[in-house]
Amino acid sequence: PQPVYLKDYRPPAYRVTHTELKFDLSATDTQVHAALHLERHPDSEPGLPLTLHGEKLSLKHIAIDGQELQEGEYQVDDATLTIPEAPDRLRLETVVVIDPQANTALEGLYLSNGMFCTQCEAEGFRRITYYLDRPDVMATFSTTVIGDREQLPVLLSNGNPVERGELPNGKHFVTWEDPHPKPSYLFALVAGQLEKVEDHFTTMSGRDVTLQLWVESENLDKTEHAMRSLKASMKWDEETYGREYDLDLFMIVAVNDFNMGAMENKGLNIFNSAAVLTHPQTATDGAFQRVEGVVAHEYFHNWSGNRVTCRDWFQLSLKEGFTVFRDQSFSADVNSAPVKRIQDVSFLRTAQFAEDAGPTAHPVRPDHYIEISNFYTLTIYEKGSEIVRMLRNLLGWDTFRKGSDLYFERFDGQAVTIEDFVGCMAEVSGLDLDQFMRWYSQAGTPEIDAHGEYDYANGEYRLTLRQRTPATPGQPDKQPLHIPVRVGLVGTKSGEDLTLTLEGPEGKENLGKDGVLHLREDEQTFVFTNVAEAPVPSLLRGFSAPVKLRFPYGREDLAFLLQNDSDGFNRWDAGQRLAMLALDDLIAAHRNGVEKVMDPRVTEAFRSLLNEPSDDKAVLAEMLTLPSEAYIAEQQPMVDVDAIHAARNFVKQWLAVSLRDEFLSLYRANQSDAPYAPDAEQIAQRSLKNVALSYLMSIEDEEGVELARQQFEAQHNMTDVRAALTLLVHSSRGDIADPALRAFGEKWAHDPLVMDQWFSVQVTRPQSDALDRVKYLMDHPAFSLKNPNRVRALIGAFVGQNRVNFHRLDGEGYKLLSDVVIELNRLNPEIAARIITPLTRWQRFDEQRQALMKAELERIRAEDLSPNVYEVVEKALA
Ligand code: BAL
Ligand code: ZN
Repeated sequence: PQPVYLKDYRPPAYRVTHTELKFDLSATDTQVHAALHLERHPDSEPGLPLTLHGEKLSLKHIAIDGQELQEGEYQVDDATLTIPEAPDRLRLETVVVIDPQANTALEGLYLSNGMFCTQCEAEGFRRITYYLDRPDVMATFSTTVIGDREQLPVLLSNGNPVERGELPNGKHFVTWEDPHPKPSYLFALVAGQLEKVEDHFTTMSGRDVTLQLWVESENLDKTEHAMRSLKASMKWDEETYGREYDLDLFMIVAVNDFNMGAMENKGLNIFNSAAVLTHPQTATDGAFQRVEGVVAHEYFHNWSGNRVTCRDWFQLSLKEGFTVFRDQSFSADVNSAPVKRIQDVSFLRTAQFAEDAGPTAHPVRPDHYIEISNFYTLTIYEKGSEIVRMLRNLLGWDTFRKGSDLYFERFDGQAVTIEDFVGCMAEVSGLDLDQFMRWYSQAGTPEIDAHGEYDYANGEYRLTLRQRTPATPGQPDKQPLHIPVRVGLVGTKSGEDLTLTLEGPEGKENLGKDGVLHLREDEQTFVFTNVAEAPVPSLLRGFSAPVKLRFPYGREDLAFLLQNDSDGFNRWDAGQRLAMLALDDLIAAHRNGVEKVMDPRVTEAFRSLLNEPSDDKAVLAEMLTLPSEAYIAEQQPMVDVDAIHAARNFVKQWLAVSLRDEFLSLYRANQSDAPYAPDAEQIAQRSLKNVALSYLMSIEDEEGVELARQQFEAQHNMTDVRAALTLLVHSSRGDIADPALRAFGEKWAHDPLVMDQWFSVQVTRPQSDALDRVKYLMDHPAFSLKNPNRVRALIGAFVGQNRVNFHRLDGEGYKLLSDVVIELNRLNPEIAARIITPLTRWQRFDEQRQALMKAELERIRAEDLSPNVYEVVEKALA
């Protein structure tokens, strides 16, 4: 397979002004009739032939303006249909036959539980019909869906239903019109035995919008939270961004087999059932919050993505980075904002930083790809969102909002570029954002080395910041970035933020108590004057840029910031840094085979957190949570999975022994019998209670075990049940865990989303029998490689969250993963190329593991590979 390059972008030869589709649905022989109204694109190079994309299609008929084309007038290969002598204006008709049942890749039109559904982003539409399947070709659509009246009573597509009726042979049809020109990736069709929950929303201009959530009948009781989230999102987007919904109908459909979380098809969002269905008895708090965030994300795409879309797929972050930023802001507004920031940053620093440091590192706007579906990455999404957040902070909200308004107004109905977006921000603010654009073109996580000096005699504090972005594949040399570094200086005597007076080229500048430094050079020194007392700097407040910042903090400094920093994010981060210093010592002790000694400052910091009442329980729960093994691994030059696991367990158990009574009191203080609600206050309480329980269970404290048993037995809500079950299954108390697991499995055998949790809980168990359990569960009748959620729940959870067992020194974990990748390469290449990720990070491990991992990658490379897996494996072995 050949790469596609950004520099080769050309406008299409033709544009489609209107698309008429007619589907006659059948499991193995769906007939798709397409009539495309085409005209030559005014900006295209003259003389280019008309070339349409098409894959896995069986062409039955082709005509231009009613004239059947003869052999020789067109050419078909396995990816295109070319008509060399097409007129400048034409109506092209094709009839193709496709096989939805055989479509295990879940791209294009496929069957899920007897239900027809589509996934067209990025390039799935070409598996439905011949088309100019690229985002800069936007057309209005008219779609007729024909299906069996009994089997497929519900027939949905984009826009508004305009006609419906009965047909011979027990069939019926519905015709849908979508008046908004859209690219083919936003096309959607759903047909099946679905039931709906309906609600209404009145827009800011007073229009009534019908909201429908379509699910299988057994899930009708799991829709309330998604519907509430949808209405809250619609209101939020009006109030925050001035964006109003533009059709009379908005539909969400839940499907069980889905590669992504959800898809923003115009007027007809299709959701992975895991990202839409919730019930207190079946979904955890985390799932409730995910549903809220994904519903918002897809809804927000209606403007940031659908009304204004991407010119080409290199611009993917234009819609994804901006939309993630919008959904993160929404979730922060409706939940605990500091916790949302902590969780988003933890995820970025753990997973996106790892991507940026690995063989598949790429810029937020890549300049080439082989398979675009490999680029729905943490870099495009999460780092892309951080860039938009930096813009928002550089401009301030009001100006950023003006830029956003200008962007939507100027480019409504168009397919545009990242320059167009940033250009609007530069225009409304007058800021020069040229250097800032490098954030989009340079891969890798920038590193800042900071050091500070306090000059007692002159009351000056000099802060020097040095930036460097490490080399990444294809990008050996990096230019300095424009990095906004938010800082405070916390007085060591007062514990208060000192006023910041910055010595600048144009004299002194007063930054208040919390200011932004603009780091633009490789190295810059910032001089603060009138600093009345020795400060501890609080750097990168709120995580003002997606960088790694190093500062030689002493442990006392970190303990001080943990107590005194006015920035909640940095208070949490000081605790994490303090724990990391202790963990580093313990990892070294484990490697050297010497006795592990706990830093008493960490214990004391935890004691203070537990003893001083906190008014923000949600943040406290985060503060009491140790850095994950994955995050610790990210901080090490070479990953020693066993030492990391041992060191983290040691800290956890030490704290549990030292603060046992405190954890017990914390648990009891946060127990509640109140009816379940997914609100911020209850979620915080449950997190605190379950964090406390996890400490008690780490030492298998008898009272703790009994509490876990009772919590499981009480079956109050899935958050508590799952937390208790996980702690029991991950302990040595098989006497309680095994019957609990059995009861859970029997109770929920009918519910796939709960069974996913049943699989995950078992395969993340740290004991050495975990791999055998994975193998055993892969033979379970409820396991299928064809269902992406199940693959993620079993294989994904094992390779991603059970580090000690996946990285076993006998290489069995690696072998298991490659066997799965080889199988999925055939069935579902998109999922295969994702699940392989842990193997691609082989450079980070010791020689023995490196050799084992590389051998598995070589074994995969010897297969007949899909472009998806080929691209990832080639990069990993380059
Ligand atoms: N556009 C793909 C799914 C999402 O990001 O919403
Ligand atoms: Zn998105």
